[in-house]
Amino acid sequence: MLYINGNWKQTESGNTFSSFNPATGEVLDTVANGTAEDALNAIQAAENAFEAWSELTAYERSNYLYKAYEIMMEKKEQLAVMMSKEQGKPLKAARNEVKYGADFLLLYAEEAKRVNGEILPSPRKDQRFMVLHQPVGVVCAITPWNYPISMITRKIAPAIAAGCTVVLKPAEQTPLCAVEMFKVFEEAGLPEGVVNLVTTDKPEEVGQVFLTHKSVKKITFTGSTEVGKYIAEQAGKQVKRVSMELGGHAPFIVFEDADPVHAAKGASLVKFLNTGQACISPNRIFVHRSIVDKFTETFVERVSKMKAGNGLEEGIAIGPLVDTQALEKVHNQVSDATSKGAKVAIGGERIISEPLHNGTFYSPTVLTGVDESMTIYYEETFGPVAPIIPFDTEEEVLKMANDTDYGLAAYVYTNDLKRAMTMFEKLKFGIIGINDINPTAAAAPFGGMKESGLGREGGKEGIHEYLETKLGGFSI
Ligand code: TXE
Repeated sequence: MLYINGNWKQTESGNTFSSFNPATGEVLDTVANGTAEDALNAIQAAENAFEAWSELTAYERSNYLYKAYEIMMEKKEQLAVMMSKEQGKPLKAARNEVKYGADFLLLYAEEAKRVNGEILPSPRKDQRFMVLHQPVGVVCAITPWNYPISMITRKIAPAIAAGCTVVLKPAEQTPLCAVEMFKVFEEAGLPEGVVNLVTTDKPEEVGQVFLTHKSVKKITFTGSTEVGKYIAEQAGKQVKRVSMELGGHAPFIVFEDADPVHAAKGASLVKFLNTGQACISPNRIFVHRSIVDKFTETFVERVSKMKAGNGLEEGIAIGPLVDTQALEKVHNQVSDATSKGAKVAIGGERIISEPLHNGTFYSPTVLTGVDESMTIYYEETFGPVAPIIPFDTEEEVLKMANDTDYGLAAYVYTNDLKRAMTMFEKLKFGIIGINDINPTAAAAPFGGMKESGLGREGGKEGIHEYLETKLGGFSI
């Protein structure tokens, strides 16, 4: 169903598409297949709602966000179960994601009231400068399937807190999660048109309306770098604001002064989170040559205990990949690496045994002997594959780690404080975990350098992505 102007409705065309459970291959439900016309209607609804919404006090908008937070918490299990079914992640991880997603509603209920202006000194005695922040206007948000609930709140919460109105297009693989999330907004009593939902399996058609409509002032996108570049280029034609959270190719560096067992535990936990389908997933694990054997042994042992299966069952660590294209991408990367000399320490194949044969499962995989001749060295994997690469010196590993067009997350394990500081300062990534595998929270700015993105989500930075800065000069 589409949610436009406070109403659930079918598309103008009446067409639908199916959403699948990637663990079983079965159809979960059908949803409205939105068209350009539906996108136009949704943008019109958001435009009509903008003035009244932006003129509410920040305190009034904040109350709606608090309410949405409460309702999301009441529905947390329902949301987590839907996510596990539609996206495949283990229920425990889905519950964590719902909590992370809800945190954005709470944070921006508070940040809404902290959009402070400024009075600046002026060069003239008879003049005052005042800086005011105002909402940019109608925002179109495009979200991916890998974190199908939290990516919605990470965009919508700051946007509506700032006074913007929103049209969301979720990924075609996870429309039902978006529908569940919009039921939360509906129950929170948000005025009609403040948030609108267009589900579709025709992202280009709906995206084109977002990109060319004069009323749309900002596009916020999370997805592949390829589509992000296209969106930035098109948005540039009307100088629409954009923020982008794109792909990553995180290095995970383990120095010789770190405990290899502890580091292997950390690396295995973060690598296989969401079956490796995360933009902050370690894609290149650089380990000092003196400890690489011990590290690899521990890492492989931990991987051997990871159970793949339906996320709704107990004890599952590895869910399915999102679809067959994702499976193919992972398979191609592993085949390319092994054909050029990499060794499979564990895994390395699609899981086709019963009862997982109808799902898109790939076994958790560790590759050794990976080098820069292989695609996996430069291309984002987005799957459960961990390439281990030995190194000799700090200078060498810094160069290898930064040798990528991406710049989202990086991880370093070391017990040397000076080295930790050097790495923090010299790694060209937006998020650095030092002996830490989870350097994220709603209140912390999340985003990438280089081709990993533009702008930051979360924190006080997140709301400013939806605000214009206006200067007033007053002669007195
Ligand atoms: O991404 P797409 P896909 C990376 C990851 C993954 C690869 C491909 O490497 O393997 O991208 O994934 C919408 N106009 N990430 O194919 O196509 C699409 O409908 C408007 C990293 O899923 O970029 C979906 O809502 N919208 C990433 C969203 O873009 C368009 C998360 C993402 O899909 C569009 C996902 C168009 N022309 C993938 N084309 C992360 N940063 O975490 C597509 N979309």
